Amino acid sequence: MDCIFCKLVKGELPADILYQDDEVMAFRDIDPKAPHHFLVIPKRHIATLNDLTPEDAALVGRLQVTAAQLAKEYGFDESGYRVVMNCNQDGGQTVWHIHMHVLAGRTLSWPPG
Ligand code: IU
Repeated sequence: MDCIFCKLVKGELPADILYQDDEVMAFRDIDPKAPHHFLVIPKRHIATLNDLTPEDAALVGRLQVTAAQLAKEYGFDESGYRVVMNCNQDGGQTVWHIHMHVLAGRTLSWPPG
């Protein structure tokens, strides 16, 4: 399978990894859209949010908990941050391995474009 995020998980490509455990990995986005911008992904390949099953509920929860823990660790939990998961073309998805964007360090506008 030719998935770039699977290659990051396997260590076949370099990544600025902030956290990892048996199921989850967080790394800095290579094209940051805010002073803090990192991605939290499941290590297992899941192409889009549409591919989630009820059995994945705990895994998706772990992505969110990881994001919240990193927000505390990097000190922007109080000032605030945004988590975003894009799905398919109209949602702005460009990498087909689900990922939670975590953006912080500036005031983020709403609604998104
Ligand atoms: P999107 O929601 O699928 O559009 O987000 C993909 C993100 O993955 C995007 O912000 C890219 O900058 C980021 N990214 C990365 O961090 N490392 C990579 O090797 C590739 C994309 I390709």
